[in-house]
Amino acid sequence: DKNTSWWSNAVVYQVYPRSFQDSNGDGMGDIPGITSRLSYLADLGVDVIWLSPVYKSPQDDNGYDISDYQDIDPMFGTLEDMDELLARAHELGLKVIMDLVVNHTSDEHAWFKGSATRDGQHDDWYIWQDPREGFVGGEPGAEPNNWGSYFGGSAWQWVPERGQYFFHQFSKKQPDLNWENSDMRQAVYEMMNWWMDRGIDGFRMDVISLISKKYDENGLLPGVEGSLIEMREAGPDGYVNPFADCSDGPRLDEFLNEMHRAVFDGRDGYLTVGEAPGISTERAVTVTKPENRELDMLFLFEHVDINTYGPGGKWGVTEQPFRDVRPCFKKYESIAENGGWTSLFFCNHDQPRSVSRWGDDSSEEMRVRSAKALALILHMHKGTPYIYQGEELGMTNADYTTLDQFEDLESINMYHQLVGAGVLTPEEMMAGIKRVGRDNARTPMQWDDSKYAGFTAGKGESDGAGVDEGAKGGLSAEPWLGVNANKAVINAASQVNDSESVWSFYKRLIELRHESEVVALGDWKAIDEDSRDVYAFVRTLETGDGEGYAEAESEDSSSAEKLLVFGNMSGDEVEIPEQTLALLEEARAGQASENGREWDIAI
Ligand code: TEU
Repeated sequence: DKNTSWWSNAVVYQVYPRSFQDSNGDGMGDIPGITSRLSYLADLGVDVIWLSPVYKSPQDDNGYDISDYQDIDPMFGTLEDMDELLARAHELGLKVIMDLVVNHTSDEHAWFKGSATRDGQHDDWYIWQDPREGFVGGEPGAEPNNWGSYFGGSAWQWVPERGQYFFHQFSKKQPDLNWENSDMRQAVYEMMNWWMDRGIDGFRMDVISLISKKYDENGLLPGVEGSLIEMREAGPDGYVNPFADCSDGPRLDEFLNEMHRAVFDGRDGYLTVGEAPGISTERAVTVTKPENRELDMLFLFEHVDINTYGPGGKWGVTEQPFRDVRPCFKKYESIAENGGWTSLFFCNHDQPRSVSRWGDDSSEEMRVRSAKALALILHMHKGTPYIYQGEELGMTNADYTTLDQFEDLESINMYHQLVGAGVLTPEEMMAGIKRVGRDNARTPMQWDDSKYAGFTAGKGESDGAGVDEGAKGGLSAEPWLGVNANKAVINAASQVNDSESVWSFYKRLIELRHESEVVALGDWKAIDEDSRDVYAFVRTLETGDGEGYAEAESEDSSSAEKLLVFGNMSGDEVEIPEQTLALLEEARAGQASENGREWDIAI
């Protein structure tokens, strides 16, 4: 049952293009900037780069609102720049996967414009619904049902020219595509093939678990006029969250399998990873089992969504201790055990920095120690680890203090909605944004300790010539989002040549995965599960013909390679728990003896 695809020992690095490297001094990261930093990534040792969206976009949601899938936004460069990046990456042995955002497009996409005007070709490519009977379209109460957008306000937007509402789970500039329409699906597959043929190595698929919606037998969404499916109860802000009726819908497997046949059959060396909020671990097995020909692996969110289901959602959560993450990973690890595969991540562009969330970033010593502990724990699991830019430096949450320093539409919209409805006080909401707001991950990459951390030459540091060249109208040459003042201490330049740095630690972890089969493929088993602070597990790989080997503690382990991994995930001094200690002592004795057993010890 072992999944031995090429990526089973690979590590993926996520680049958030706007914040990675600016090459033309407009304060905005771009594709030539990424290309100029590829050797840094090759040196770190990662195998694959995932680029967040660089397509043409009005940038309402930083590129997750695409107006042309087959073009690059001028702010990031050109298609030729993209070709150049691919060529250079491939030369360095790096694969590149792109973000595929096909739950929705921008409302400025030609498909949507055609749909809004009923051009005869795109009429049903989006999800349209009449106003409620007795109401005039656009007036309060006329919305087809009470669904609220994840980014605030109603999930329905009135379009006078068509005389109907369209559905959007995200912002009103991100209309959901209608996956029930097969012409639309074919157009998506065609576009994907166009990119694969151009030389990319696969896709990270944005909210791919949300594409199939739940309809009643007459094709009506829950709660709309005449629907056989009733509306769930609204939250204190008056809205029903549509998530339960959109995630892991009835036709998801069918769509993913159809996509596989249309795009990936007959190709090899590619990677597909689906962002899959709302998918259970059991369902993840189905989606990622190679024989089902859907996706290679998924991002699951249980470990970052702990305690987020109260009225204030993630914004009102103050307690997310690391020990609550452990049972989530236990479930994720069962996916590989059952023939599927999983991805491993703590950070991405939507999440706070892990070292601030679960570690201690209040002193330099503790920041470094917690960044390493988190890295070790994540990277020694079975699955494919993802590093989010700057995580390999132990970058922290943003140091902003006021709302106007934040740019993210989710944080800003939800501030007004939740504070306006009295769900959270302004102080509670601000604390929430500082703790979990998405901009925490989006501050410019800290390359060095110069004024703008080496991210951009920017205002005041360049000789002035060409500073604003290539800048989009109205943009100053300041970085688009404030640089964290701790760039003075936390930056790549000070870490790459320091063998004790967080960066060097990541590099060693990546090497270990490449070199050691037990890290890539060994079975996973938690030990000392009742320890409050220590997270410990054992990886085991049969190496000989030691048939029937199963338990880490088994006596007959002469033909197995084992790896014991444990970390104190608290700031306190604690004792090594019982099972871990026993295995550690056994390992130390075993190293000296001649029982043929091989051990790696990670402390
Ligand atoms: O995110 C989807 C998603 O699940 C988010 O709602 C996420 O949980 C939330 O941002 C955390 O607060 C994807 C992209 O990663 C995100 O950047 C986009 O904004 C979103 O889809 C819409 O495309």
